[in-house]
Amino acid sequence: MQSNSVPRIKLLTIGDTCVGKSCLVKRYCEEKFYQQYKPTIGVDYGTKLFKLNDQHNIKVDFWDFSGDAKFKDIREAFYANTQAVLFSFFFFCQHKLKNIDDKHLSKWLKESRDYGVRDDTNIYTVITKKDQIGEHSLENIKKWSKQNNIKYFETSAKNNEGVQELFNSIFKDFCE
Ligand SMILES: Nc1nc2c(ncn2[C@@H]2O[C@H](COP(=O)(O)OP(=O)(O)OP(=O)(O)O)[C@@H](O)[C@H]2O)c(=O)[nH]1
Ligand SMILES: [Mg+2]
Repeated sequence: MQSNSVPRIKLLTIGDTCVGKSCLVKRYCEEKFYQQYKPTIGVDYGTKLFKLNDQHNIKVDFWDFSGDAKFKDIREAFYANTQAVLFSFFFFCQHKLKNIDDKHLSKWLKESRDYGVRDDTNIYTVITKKDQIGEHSLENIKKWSKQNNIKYFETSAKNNEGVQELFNSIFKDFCE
């Protein structure tokens, strides 16, 4: 059988609870925005085939993690054999008026690397809820991403902003 000729990518969404990880995935896969917060219980899984262009398809396995500390043990089981990690980040959710420091940003990367994400896996910093950010500066997150050689994107699942660009970039990186 040649069905395995369709490239397949395992993609994780990680980041604090309520930052908008599930909404980002749903916006891309279902073209919908969900206003009501329904926390992910442990890990959500879904797979979908996308057309890259007239000739090529890609199969994406979405592993959407809860950001809740109580599900760490469950998350740990699913980090291995990953090709792309979306490190989602929203400035206000839990960190209102606090400085986001390197320690916080590195926490998720450390967890992912400790439990099987290889150093050469593509990682993307994804600012979510761009529609709510206004004039606030995201320079520290941009700087941190640059220092860690991580691509940086700003998105709004609500307004469908930056989402297509993010996934196009992930698939392009994967196929290169
Ligand atoms: N304004 C706005 N709200 C958003 C956006 N994306 C998500 N939200 C809201 O943020 C809340 C949390 O979104 P989720 O995607 O469920 O958050 P999560 O990161 O998956 O959270 P956990 O599963 O608990 O880790 C929901 O009420 C969403 O409607 C966005 O782009 N703009
Ligand atoms: Mg979720």
